[in-house]
Amino acid sequence: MDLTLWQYQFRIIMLGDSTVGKSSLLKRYTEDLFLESINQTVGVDFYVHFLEVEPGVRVKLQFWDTAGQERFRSVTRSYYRNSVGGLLVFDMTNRASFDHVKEWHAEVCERVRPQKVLFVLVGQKSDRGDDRAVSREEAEKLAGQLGVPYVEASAKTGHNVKDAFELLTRRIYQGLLSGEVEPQDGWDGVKCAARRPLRLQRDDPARPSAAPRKCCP
Ligand SMILES: Nc1nc2c(ncn2[C@@H]2O[C@H](COP(=O)(O)OP(=O)(O)OP(=O)(O)O)[C@@H](O)[C@H]2O)c(=O)[nH]1
Ligand SMILES: [Mg+2]
Repeated sequence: MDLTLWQYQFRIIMLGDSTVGKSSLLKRYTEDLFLESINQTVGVDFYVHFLEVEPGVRVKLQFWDTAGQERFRSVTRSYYRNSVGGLLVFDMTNRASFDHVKEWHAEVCERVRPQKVLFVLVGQKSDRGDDRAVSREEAEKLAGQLGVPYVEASAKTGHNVKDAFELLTRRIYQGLLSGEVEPQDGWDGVKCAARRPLRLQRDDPARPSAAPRKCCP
């Protein structure tokens, strides 16, 4: 089987203050590695991973790993519009990074309107839970206000890292099936590749789920 074959491509953006561990989460997810010394991101880095969201449906995940430092903001902002999903990341030992989550969220929503980005909120560095500056209750409350799921994870131990990325991917996929996410011309957040296999799947009477609209006609 050709491992580069995919039916959908989702573009996902990593958001959050510098040093919260955005690049470390991606390194853990895509390479199962953790580095104590990792370079700060300059501008935007790019990662790819493949995930089977249901039997026979392979998604290519394209990640835009943005720099949290303010001086790169004008570059990173230009990636918001073509993203369908976002991981909003804070460091649970760093209060300011949590306080800034609302600003990251608002900035992205404002810039992509009328398009929508689906988010998951990630409280990072759960291996340092003894040094918490943000309680789980507070984080869950914020997630509730933003209408997004909340996951606590650690790029260092790998705790919940896969779960966070897969939760977001499945959310996007469900959005696509339900029509909440609609692929549009001139928007690269979601792409559909294999027209024939998808049509065959859609025509398969054993396949109950609704077919995505506007995609792979
Ligand atoms: N203890 C612990 N340290 C972590 C974890 N994730 C990242 N780090 C450390 O935190 C520091 C910053 O990690 P990065 O992944 O570079 O953070 P970033 O959010 O990508 O930062 P920018 O690229 O500047 O936006 C590094 O020293 C990492 O080793 C974690 O889960 N636990
Ligand atoms: Mg980084």
